[in-house]
Amino acid sequence: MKKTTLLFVVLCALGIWPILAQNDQGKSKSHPTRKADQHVAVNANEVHWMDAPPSLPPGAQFAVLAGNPGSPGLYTIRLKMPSGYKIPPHTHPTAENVTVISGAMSFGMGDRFDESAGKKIKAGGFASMPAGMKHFGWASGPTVVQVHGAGPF
Ligand SMILES: [Cu+2]
Repeated sequence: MKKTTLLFVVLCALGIWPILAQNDQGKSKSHPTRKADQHVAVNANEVHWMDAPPSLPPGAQFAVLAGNPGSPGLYTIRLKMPSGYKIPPHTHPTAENVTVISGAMSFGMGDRFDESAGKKIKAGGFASMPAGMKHFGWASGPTVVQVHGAGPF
């Protein structure tokens, strides 16, 4: 009976260890990426938010849901912005696909930030900016958007 109990404990430990190790990687604060083949199932209140990278104006937070936007391969990230947050004209080397999760975000095309040239997209709406196209945007009210595409972004 004791041998059976010991075997059970060892097998459980071997089976559980990889799961524990994987969870530990997902909690890393210094390296906010997830392997492309990693299973992800998170509710909105479980998303791990961090300060947005310095390439964005200060005040926003972002989260990596899947993949690594800085590397080749598919990625999905979210951006949380305060009301009135503005993103100046910029381009990306790959297409940017944006789904508005909450709030509203306006998008415009061109070299100059021009609120009269934007279209307001509400929660549930979608926008896609082709690779290399200059675009800009701003948030109306506290806003969360999800961005997906192919890295490097
Ligand atoms: Cu962009």
